[in-house]
Amino acid sequence: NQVDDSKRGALIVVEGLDRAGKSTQVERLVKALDARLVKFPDRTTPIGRMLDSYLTQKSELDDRAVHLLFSANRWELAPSIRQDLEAGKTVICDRYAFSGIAYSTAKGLPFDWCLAPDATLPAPDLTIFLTISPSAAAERGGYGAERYEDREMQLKVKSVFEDVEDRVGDWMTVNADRSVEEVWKDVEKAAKNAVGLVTGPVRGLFD
Ligand code: NYM
Ligand code: MG
Repeated sequence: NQVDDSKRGALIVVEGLDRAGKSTQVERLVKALDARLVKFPDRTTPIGRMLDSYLTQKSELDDRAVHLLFSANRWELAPSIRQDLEAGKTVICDRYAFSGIAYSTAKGLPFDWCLAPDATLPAPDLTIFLTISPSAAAERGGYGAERYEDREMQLKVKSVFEDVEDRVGDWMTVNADRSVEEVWKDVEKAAKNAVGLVTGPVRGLFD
């Protein structure tokens, strides 16, 4: 097997509703592809600490300010993501700009306003969206204590993700009501296919 050293890495984004089993699938992908994991929000940076405080209900922030902080949190990681892709490393993002659009639009902000600050971020070669029904989420022990983790909000978020799908290429929706193994079969196949198909320079999101 010849390895092509000049080939860039793939950017694979995993998006999902809360309780969809995103962390489990992401963990498997990182191992299977020997990839770098970037989790958004990255709660370890100064901006990320503000977001963590907001999500865990320790602080209040204007909806627009929060949205821009989530985007800024992606932009502060974007140069190192691009660098790794260009160096041939595959990068897996656990959430990305699509979560930003879905959650903020679900709160009532205009879709296009939400999209704007993330335009021109590195574009994913594949986005895997793990969707789950509220009843399956409930069977998994229900939602946690963070902001947004309730049935009504999740239904709104799900519907915006479905609108995002119409605006973005290289998107795959996976039914995550099924078992971990069944979901993994689809996720692994699509991700390995995407890694094999990578060509050309890193594009910009919504370019
Ligand atoms: N979230 C995440 C947003 O509202 N906007 C964003 O841009 C991103 C990346 O943060 N409930 C929300 C969705 C999640 C929460 O993510 C934290 P996780 O993966 O549940 O820890
Ligand atoms: Mg969550």
